Order: sequence, then structure tokens, then C-alpha cells
Amino acid sequence: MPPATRPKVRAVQTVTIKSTPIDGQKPGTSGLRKKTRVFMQPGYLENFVQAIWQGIGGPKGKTFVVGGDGRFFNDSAIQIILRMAAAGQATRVIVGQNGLLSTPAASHLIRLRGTDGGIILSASHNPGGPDEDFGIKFNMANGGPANETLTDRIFAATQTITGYDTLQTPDIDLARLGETHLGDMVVEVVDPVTDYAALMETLFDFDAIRGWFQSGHNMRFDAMHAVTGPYAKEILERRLGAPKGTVLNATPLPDFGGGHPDPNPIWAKPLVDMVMGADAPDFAAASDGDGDRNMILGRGVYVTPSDSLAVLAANAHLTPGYAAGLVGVARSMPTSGAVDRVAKARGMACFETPTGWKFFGNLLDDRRITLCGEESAGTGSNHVREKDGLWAVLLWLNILATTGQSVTTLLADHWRAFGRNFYSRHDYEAVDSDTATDLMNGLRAKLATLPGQSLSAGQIVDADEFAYDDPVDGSRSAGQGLRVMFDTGARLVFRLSGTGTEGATIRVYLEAFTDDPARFGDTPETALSAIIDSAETLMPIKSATGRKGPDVTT
Ligand code: G16
Repeated sequence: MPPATRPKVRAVQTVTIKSTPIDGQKPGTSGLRKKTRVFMQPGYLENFVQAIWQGIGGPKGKTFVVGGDGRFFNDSAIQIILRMAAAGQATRVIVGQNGLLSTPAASHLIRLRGTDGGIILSASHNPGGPDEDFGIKFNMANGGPANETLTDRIFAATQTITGYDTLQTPDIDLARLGETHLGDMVVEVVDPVTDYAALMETLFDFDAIRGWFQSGHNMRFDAMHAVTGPYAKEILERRLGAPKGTVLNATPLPDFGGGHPDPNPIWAKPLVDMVMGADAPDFAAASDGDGDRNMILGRGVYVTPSDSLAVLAANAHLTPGYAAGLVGVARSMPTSGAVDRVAKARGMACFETPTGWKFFGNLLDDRRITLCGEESAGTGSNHVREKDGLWAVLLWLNILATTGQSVTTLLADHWRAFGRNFYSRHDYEAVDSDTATDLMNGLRAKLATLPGQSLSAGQIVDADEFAYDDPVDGSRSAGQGLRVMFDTGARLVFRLSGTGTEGATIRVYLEAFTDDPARFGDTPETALSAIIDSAETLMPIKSATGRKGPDVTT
């Protein structure tokens, strides 16, 4: 409706609520994640949103995208944010219907509509519910997570806050598509799937994938009762003609059906059991709470995220969106070096960044890389500025359809061409924070003395604490994980997670390499046993925590 004919907007009174700083609002690897009840305390979310406004120079005259993964408190949080945006005189907020937007779809909308950024509500793969987890992060105008300069500004603002502005208005109906007003601000409720699905059609050969299904191949996609259900139904079952029932657990639920929406062999075990059993589908995949992670499986095979990144980097040129080839690739430091081998063989640039998708943003914006990924089940490209679960699934499907190969054959061929990086991650969760800090400090203190020492995994050739110098803006990010490299090509990395909500999570990243075809068929347990042993020698986590082993192995 042109502005002149719009119904007159009823003037609403802005109210200023006094507030004081709340401890612990420092954004982690991916925004602020806390227990839901913490976020539900009066003023907690409001303080952080006010800090975002301060960090970005205020919402006045700006347009934002807002949406989340539908977890418990998503809807209430969105109403709070809308009132605060309107009180701050934002011009327009684009919201996914019923408050739903997958993280990659939100990133796409921010870019497509040329907005000033967006707020995404999710605690990713962590469980949802009043006693589980919630999270919020700000994405910038490029569609990517706020960089460290901005998160530092937001954190600083949380420490000096004196109050926030809001409106006293009823909730907006987020089920109804179209525009409404909140004060002078336009709230535009959009279908969360349409624009994203259209983007996928520009990148992949939908005819080839449709043909793959028509010729009798089958797949299962486990949406884990999280946000990708409606996306996968539309794209896989409607647009690509996969039979109904291909998408499992397709209805997003506020508590994800009581499980962890975490696409790994622990939390998506039924899917793993399915591909390992009789009548396994040709291909299977899962995504997480907010739709940015992925797990890839073939008949009888689990593809590690690091291998998936390498296989995609080696084969992406077979699909329309990447037919021109890749300009370069990047991986987070703890991710295995499998993709480096592809980059080297193909003469592509390869970057090693700290953990956190925000570190890929500059490389993508500056066109230094096309594809990037992380060991934590994230893969993405220059099509958005977030990792993208369904995109990775479609890229795999396109490669399977174009080559006519199975996942097992593709993987075997890949190892023959590039060698095999065995990989696993051991997580020790909810460890007492002081104990975790002591363990990290203990290893940090002896890093310089390690080279030359021999352990079961081989002789140590290098040991350091990873720091990253961003080649685009020159910023330096120090303290990004302890690394120990062996002469056998094996590597150990230790770091504290930046996404946990309880105590500390120690992550131990284990990697071993072989180019001996006779060993390609080894189990990861066999191939990694020496490095696992060396990990406990270097950082005695079990003896310090009294635990028998990791809580989660992926
Ligand atoms: C986030 C980040 C990823 C990171 C992951 C794990 O993913 O976007 O870059 O790899 O957390 O981080 P950490 O090891 O610090 O826990 P997500 O899917 O949780 O938003």
C-alpha cells in the first residue's frame, strides 16, 4: 500500500524502563547463550537488545530481519524485540511467519532485502524448553554474525546500561502474512521458506536431483523437530519430488520433541542406525535446531564434517552454482586438514580461521573463498554468510545425481586421491570452570618445551596457541586453542567451547593422517588410538575430572 493511503497509525507512547548492568552478557562463539530461565528474567533480554542497539549506533531509521528456531520463548522474545525496535524508531522489521526463520534463511533475507542486519534467536543444537537453552545474536548487513569489534561494543554496552525504551502495546499476530504497524514501524511477516527455496533453485540442478529420485534412489532427512522441517518438506518433497515421508520429524516443536536437535551420531542415532541397517536409504542427512548444521550419511557410512567439506570442495564444480570453480576455501583451525589437501592439489587458496562462523565473513565478502566449513557440522559458501545445513544436503544430492556414484564410492575415491584424515572430537561437558582453566593453563605453560618429545602418536614437531590475523581487516584474534603437531601428520587441539551454558566444555580434537590405501578401511577407533592416548598424557582431563571418558564423542 503506498504511504499516502496507509491507515493512520495510532500514536503509541514510548516508555523508558530503568535498568542496571547484568553480569555475564558477554557474547560467546555465536552470540549470547544461556539457560532459558535466565533469559526470561525481567530485563535480561531487554538489556542485551538495548546493548545491540547501542553497539550498532541505534535502530532509528533502520530495517532488520528477526526470527528464530521456534524454541520455547522464541515467540515472546520476538514480541519484546519488536516493541523495542519500534520504540527506537526502526523503520521496518521483517519477521518469519510464526517467528520462524532458519539461520541461513535469515542471513539470506538480510542480504536479499538489503537490511541493516538482523536478530536471530537460537541456541542452535542445544535442547529447548523452560529449563533448557536459549540464545540471541546479531547479524550484520552482510548477513553474517557480528564480528569481534561489534560483539566487543555490544558487551561494553551491557556493562553501562541505565535503561531501555519500549512500547506498551499488545502482541503482533505473527501468524498472519503481510504488513502491520507497531507505532510508526512496519512489521512485515513473511513466509520463511519461499525466498530461501528460490535461492537453492539458482544454485543446484533441480532437474538432475529430481531424476535421481525418479530413478529409484531414496533418502531420509531428519529435521529433528526443529526449524528445517518446513524447508525440507518444501524443497525435497514438493520441489524435488522425493516421496512423502522422506522428511522425518518435520514439525518444529518448542522443545524439539524432548531431544537435542544436534545432527551427530549421538543425538541423531536413529538415523545412523537406519543407514547402518538392512534396507538403508542411499543417502541420509540431518540438520540442527536453527538449520545451519548438517550431518551426512550414506548407506553404511558416516561422513565426518571435515571429510564432507573436503569432498564438497573437490566436487562442487560439478553443480551449476559453482561451475566456475572455487576461488579458495577456508576451515576453522580444529577442522581436519582434509580440505587443505584438495586446495593444494587444485591450486586454490586455503585459510585457517578460529572457531566461529563470523571469521569467514571477511574472506567471503572479499571474494577470497567460495566454500568454507567446520568440524562442528557446519558447511557453507558465498551464497549466504552463515553455515547452511540444507544447502550442504542439496550440494551432496547434486553431486550424487551428477556423478551417479554412491556416498561410499565418492568417499573411497576421495581418499585414494588425497589420503585419509581420520578425525574425532571428544567433549567433556559441564566441567568445573576452574578445573578446566587449570588444565588449559597447565598445557599452555609447557607448550614451548614439547617439540622434540616423543609420545605414542609420534614425535612432537610443533606446539603453539593459535592466533589469527585476519588478512582482510588486519585484526588479530589470539587465544584460539592449543595445538600440538606430530611428525606422523597427527594433530591434537584443545580448546574451551564458547557455546556452552553450564560450567566449561573442554573440546579435544583428534586427527591422524594416512596415505596408505591399506589403512583407509581402518576404524577411527584404531586409527586414533595413539593420539587419544597422547591427549591424556598432555592434558590429564580424566584424572583431573574423575571421569572415565568424554561425555560426547563425534
Ligand atoms: C557455533 C559457531 C560455530 C562453532 C560452533 C561450536 O555454531 O557458529 O562456528 O564451530 O558454535 O563452537 P564452540 O566449539 O565454541 O562451542 P552453532 O551451530 O552452535 O551456532
